[in-house]
Amino acid sequence: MRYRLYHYWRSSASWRARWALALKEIEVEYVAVDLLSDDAESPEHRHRNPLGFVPVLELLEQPEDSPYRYLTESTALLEWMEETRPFPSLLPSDPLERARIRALCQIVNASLQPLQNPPVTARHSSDPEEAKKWVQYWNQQHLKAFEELARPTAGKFCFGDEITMADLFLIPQCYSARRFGVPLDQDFPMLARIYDEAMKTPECQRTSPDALKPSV
Ligand SMILES: N[C@@H](CCC(=O)N[C@@H](CS)C(=O)NCC(=O)O)C(=O)O
Repeated sequence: MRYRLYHYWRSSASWRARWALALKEIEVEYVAVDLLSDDAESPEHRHRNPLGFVPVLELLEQPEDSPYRYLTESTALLEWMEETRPFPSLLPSDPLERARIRALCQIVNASLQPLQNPPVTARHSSDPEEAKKWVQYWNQQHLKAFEELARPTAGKFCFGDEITMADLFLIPQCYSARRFGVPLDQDFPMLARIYDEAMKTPECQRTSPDALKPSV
């Protein structure tokens, strides 16, 4: 199977997908969708994802008109990878532990990230300072809850000493939070420590925004 990932270097949801593909050793061609231009609005990209969001994974061997040609939503992508390539596993085998990890993922995916998505912040305010305060506020609320929920089972990473799906959601979110001025080290030392540990792993590092930043 051949794959193409439509992504944006700084998008947290894209980083989740890039990191999972790297961990599962799935070869993929990256195609940049520049969220600062009209790329996401183009008919070509809207055909891939009617919301215009990234990431989108294209399964190049599916027929062009197949409903399975383009996979959207990073959670669905990660779950699909986990089901089709179980090793290395991103979820433990115990259903209760899986439920805890999935809850952490959804704090980021369903509750927090949508509130800082640029189309949402733009609707909230056209004043960049006000938009920044909004993003900081929601990050503070959700990262606090994330840290509390993760604390009892955290080890080197969010859940024990192995990378799990929870880390794939947390680390990109921490990168965004810092970018918006959330003092991670001061306010969320446990999350900051997990971030530093994750960044020592090659798959996290080479799929990170800093590794893919376009040179100007
Ligand atoms: N829940 C979606 C979120 C995707 C999403 O919001 N992507 C952002 C970038 S992180 C995006 O494409 N935003 C459109 C924009 O900024 O115009 C997923 O997990 O794939």
